[in-house]
Amino acid sequence: MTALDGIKVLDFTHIQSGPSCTQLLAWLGADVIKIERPGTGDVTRGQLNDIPDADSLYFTMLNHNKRSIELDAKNETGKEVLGRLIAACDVLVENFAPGALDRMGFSWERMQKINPRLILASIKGFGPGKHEDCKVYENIAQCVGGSASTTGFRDGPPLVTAAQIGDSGTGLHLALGIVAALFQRERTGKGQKVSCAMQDSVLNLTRVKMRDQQRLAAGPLREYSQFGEGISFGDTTPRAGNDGGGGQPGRILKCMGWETDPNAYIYFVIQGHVWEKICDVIGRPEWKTETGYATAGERLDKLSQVFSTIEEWTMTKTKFEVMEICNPHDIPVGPILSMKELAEDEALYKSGTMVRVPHPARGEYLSVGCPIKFSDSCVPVTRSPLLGEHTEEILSGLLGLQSEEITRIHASGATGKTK
Ligand code: CAO
Repeated sequence: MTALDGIKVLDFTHIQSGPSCTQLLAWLGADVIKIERPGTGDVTRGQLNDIPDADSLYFTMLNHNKRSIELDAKNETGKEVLGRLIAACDVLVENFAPGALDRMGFSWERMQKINPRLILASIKGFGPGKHEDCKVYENIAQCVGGSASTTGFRDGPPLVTAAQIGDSGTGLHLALGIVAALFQRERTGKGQKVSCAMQDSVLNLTRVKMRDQQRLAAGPLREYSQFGEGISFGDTTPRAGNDGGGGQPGRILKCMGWETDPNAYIYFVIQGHVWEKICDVIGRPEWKTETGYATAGERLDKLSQVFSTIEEWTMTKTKFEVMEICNPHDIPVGPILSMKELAEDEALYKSGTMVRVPHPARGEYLSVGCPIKFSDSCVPVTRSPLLGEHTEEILSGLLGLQSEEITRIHASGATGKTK
């Protein structure tokens, strides 16, 4: 038994934001049916390909545990099949440009008539307002959601972050909305429309910087290194490099080997209540009592000097040695792990966070598994579907169509098959 056992999801999504949402639902046990344009499918099947004639890792890593049906939703017979699928399913998830579903002839009003229990879940770039019709990709979302203006160093340009907070971050929000709507439907018997805008999701994930925006009215942000450097603040939250974002100052510090290894660094947090242990570990016991260093408040205007001193110590050790020394003292540190190091970490495979997935065209590939763990429902990660792999079984199994009817559908061109 899995958490979403028995829930049928029509996955009308493409690229990353929508597929990341439906992949989560599939991991939680829903039957996720990906509707794809005949012949081509999700555009990512053919993007950034590393192996000729095999689905790309972009596609395979975002579409695990799903089934695929080829269906032309602009073909009249295809629309008829889509209507039947809507009637048979619990959720339809989509992330097309605004208005695409309406242009296909499937407005929310029409879908409700077909299936009043349906949950329609949509991702768009912006919520209602003057930008509601705009197309949006990951980095645009990071820029318009406040992340880029607050990421990077003060003397450099705004930066996007590698974590896909615009796409997968929005997918994650939408998945929660869908599960909540399913829960509400248990009591009301009615479906509803759930929407997430990428701008809103990024802003939600960047809310601590909106916190700081308001704190500026009360004076400089004393935990930002620019405070200690005597640089005045403007009227908006500045970029703060690798400064710790919360009440505990932190920085990325060099470790042994940094000259040649781009990831020989560690994040080091000077949590207030382990300050004395930090002083002992780095060989500066006098700072435990010295005026200007003894309390967290006193240290705020000299964080750069404090971290430089800690770095003199971390540079004598590898990042893993620093971690081994600091952990027993409860000093919070985190080595900068490269993708290679993560891909080789057997503990992550043991927990199912990393998985090795067999694929008929690719051979075995690595993927990131479900990060949510349940004590009572385990979902093995299965490979992404080939394009149209399940067309027949969905038409006959889920829709219960007879072979003559399936032949008629194929003959119409709706499935990209001729027989
Ligand atoms: N059968 C027939 N037509 C299909 C189809 C199918 N199975 N699947 C998709 N289509 C059609 C749609 O109907 C639409 O056609 P129209 O433009 O004629 O209405 C078209 O394919 C898809 O259009 P699109 O505008 O969504 O695609 P795009 O590549 O031009 O834009 C994107 C991509 C991402 C910018 C846009 O979809 C978007 O803004 N989505 C919302 C925000 C979002 O999710 N962004 C993140 C994307 S990355 O994760």
